[in-house]
Amino acid sequence: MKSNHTPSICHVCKENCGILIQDHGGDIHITGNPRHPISRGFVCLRGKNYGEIYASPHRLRQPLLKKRSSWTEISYEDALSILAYRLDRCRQNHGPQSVVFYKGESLKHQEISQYMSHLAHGFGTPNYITVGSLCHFAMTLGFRLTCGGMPAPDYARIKTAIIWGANPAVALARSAGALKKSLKAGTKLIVIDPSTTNTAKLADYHLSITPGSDGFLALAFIKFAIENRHIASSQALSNGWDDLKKLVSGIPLTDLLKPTGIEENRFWEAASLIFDNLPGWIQTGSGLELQPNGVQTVRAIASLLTILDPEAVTAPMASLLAPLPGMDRYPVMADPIGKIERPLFTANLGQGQGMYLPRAILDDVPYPVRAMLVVGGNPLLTFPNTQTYRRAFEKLDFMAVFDLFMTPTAQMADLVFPAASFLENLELIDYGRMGQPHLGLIRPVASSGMGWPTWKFLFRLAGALGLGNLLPWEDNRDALMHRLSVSGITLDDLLNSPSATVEYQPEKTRKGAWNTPDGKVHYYSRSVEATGNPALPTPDSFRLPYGPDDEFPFWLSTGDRVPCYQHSQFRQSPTCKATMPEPLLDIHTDAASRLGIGDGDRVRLSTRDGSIELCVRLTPEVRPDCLRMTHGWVEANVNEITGLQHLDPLSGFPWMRALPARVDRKTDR
Ligand SMILES: Nc1nc2c(c(=O)[nH]1)N[C@H]1C(S)=C(S)[C@@H](COP(=O)(O)OP(=O)(O)OC[C@H]3O[C@@H](n4cnc5c(=O)[nH]c(N)nc54)[C@H](O)[C@@H]3O)O[C@H]1N2
Ligand SMILES: Nc1nc2c(c(=O)[nH]1)N[C@H]1C(S)=C(S)[C@@H](COP(=O)(O)OP(=O)(O)OC[C@H]3O[C@@H](n4cnc5c(=O)[nH]c(N)nc54)[C@H](O)[C@@H]3O)O[C@H]1N2
Ligand code: SF4
Ligand SMILES: [Mo]
Repeated sequence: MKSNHTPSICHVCKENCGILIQDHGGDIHITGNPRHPISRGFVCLRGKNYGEIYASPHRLRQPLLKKRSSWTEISYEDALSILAYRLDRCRQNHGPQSVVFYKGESLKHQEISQYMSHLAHGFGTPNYITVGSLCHFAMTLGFRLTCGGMPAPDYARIKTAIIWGANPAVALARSAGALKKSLKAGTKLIVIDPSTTNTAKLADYHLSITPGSDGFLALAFIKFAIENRHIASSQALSNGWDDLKKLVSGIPLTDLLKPTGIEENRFWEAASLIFDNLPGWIQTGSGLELQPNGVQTVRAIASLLTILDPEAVTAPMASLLAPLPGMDRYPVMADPIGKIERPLFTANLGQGQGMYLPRAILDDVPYPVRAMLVVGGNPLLTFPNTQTYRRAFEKLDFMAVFDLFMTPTAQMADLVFPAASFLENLELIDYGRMGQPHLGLIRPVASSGMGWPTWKFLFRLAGALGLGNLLPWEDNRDALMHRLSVSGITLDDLLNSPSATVEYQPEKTRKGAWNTPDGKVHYYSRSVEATGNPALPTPDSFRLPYGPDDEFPFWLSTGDRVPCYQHSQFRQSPTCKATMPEPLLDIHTDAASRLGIGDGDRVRLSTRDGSIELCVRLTPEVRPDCLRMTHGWVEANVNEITGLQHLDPLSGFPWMRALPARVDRKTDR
């Protein structure tokens, strides 16, 4: 049987490209949808091969209950009752805050995720925790505290793009297309990254910075702007411009450049290129926020942004959706975990900080956590210091995982509940978050009969917990019709659209006013000061807990993205797996030859937190003093060697980039 090309939206990453789907009797073909207003036909390797995930023989087919360390198949209804009973029992025995609702990256950017925080808060736990504990939110926080938010690129206006600690050519492949188009039209590109990434290869100027020193470089650019171009930020529109000015004028340029390893003449060339081509825009990435000084580094960069483009728009588009019922009637809740240590994080995100989970589970600090529901995430591989999380998950009274596969996290659970793939889901996608006023619809286009869609799982769980009034719908269609009622867009508009999207009228944004509470830029942040941290992004606030030494002489970057995988996902796709069948440690040819290491040799990679073994790949792309590997591997899980000790003082984000490490040759292959 052959079906038509049905338009839908790819759910694998936050690009949410428009796709066309053909179902040849269960054999799914996915192509890009040329009519999609943003992706215009683009589809990447993972999106194209998602049919292999959908049809994978390894998918979970039936709920599984662990009994004396072996699995028993049970019915969906029994699984739901057991789940609700165990969460409720934990609430009765230890209080609602002892139950954690955790949501991973695979469901992070979607409107449907609101259902889960709603359910958690309606249940009475403040511990709705997401992958936002180590993804994106440290950047958001740095920009929000400084200038109200991160601007989307306005290519019609900007003349320079600075890509800093990010690699969109791989990690945001669709957006990189828009960037490339604007480069052709004359936009200048500066890339600040230790590695010669695919994005760096597109740059007019690549600054191969020493890892962990980005804040110093940002201050150097600010100093250049003030002293050589006489650029000023309006005192009336800012808090602390004079303080920032005083800070940078008190430090010689050579002192700011020294930690960066960037020679003065190269700095001058790059700075001239930028300041000759204003306005400029800056995109930051994981390379910054996964440093143990991430937020202050981002604050320095956000301060620079306000100078490069005083007209940048940092306000997000307003939500088009009706609120969920009962949002104003949550029970009184305890403080989420992490609030005492990282109050700006928990208050701004409205979530607990997952890096403090092991302490709550293992040491009952600030109170015991005893049960956890994990939805769409694989924290055992993707959180730092796996051994600590393994001990913590083992100690839980109850853990349930809702996923497509028996992941390493699911293996630790008491109950595993199969999830449907996104080809079987129904949900809204709002592109407003990327500055594009379009609403899109993911619709069920296939039926494997395996697992429940997210909405069904959450709606039924709400019912089983006696909280059906929070998500009072039989079907997500009814919920969407209710939520869309305030938008002027109907579900039929979306279902009938050949691009699976509808354009909406965005709220007018005010130009030239920053989206902070008082409309001003906060170079000097009283909120930061109130936490006992420096109010300005000072050199002291960028210092790493420790740098490379004789024992750990390299800088290691962990988790650099590769096109074939989405974190720990896509190892079940034969096509994706074939492009990178095993974990590899990237090392520069010169460094390898100095250590007597050849291409493909097996090595031991160590940090102060432990060692793993894997093979090396020689490449000129990393600096001779750097190492690089991607995460998400069972075979060599790099998070066995990342730590939990040195968390960013403002966000609590873990240290996963700019990490001192060593490499030793093992035996020949
Ligand atoms: N294919 C694919 N795409 C993805 C994902 C995926 O798993 N696979 N994941 C998605 C998600 S959730 C995220 S958060 C994004 C992340 O998106 P990005 O942040 O754009 O991706 P990374 O590969 O982490 O790139 C970070 C860059 O930081 C650099 N870096 C490392 N240390 C430092 C440093 O000290 N200073 C500077 N300046 N740079 C440094 C690295 O060399 C790397 O090039 O990717 C998204 N896109
Ligand atoms: N060392 C190191 N560690 C890192 C990073 C790093 O750079 N370095 N990056 C961090 C970042 S930025 C991120 S975002 C995290 C990502 O960490 P995670 O959120 O753990 O991401 P994934 O490994 O992609 O796990 C997603 C899970 O969701 C499942 N899934 C997919 N689709 C669906 C669905 O529709 N429904 C349900 N119920 N499940 C689904 C997948 O099978 C998979 O098991 O990793 C972080 N960890
Ligand atoms: S970039 Fe790839 S994975 Fe991400 S939404 Fe587009 S097709 Fe899907
Ligand atoms: Mo992420």
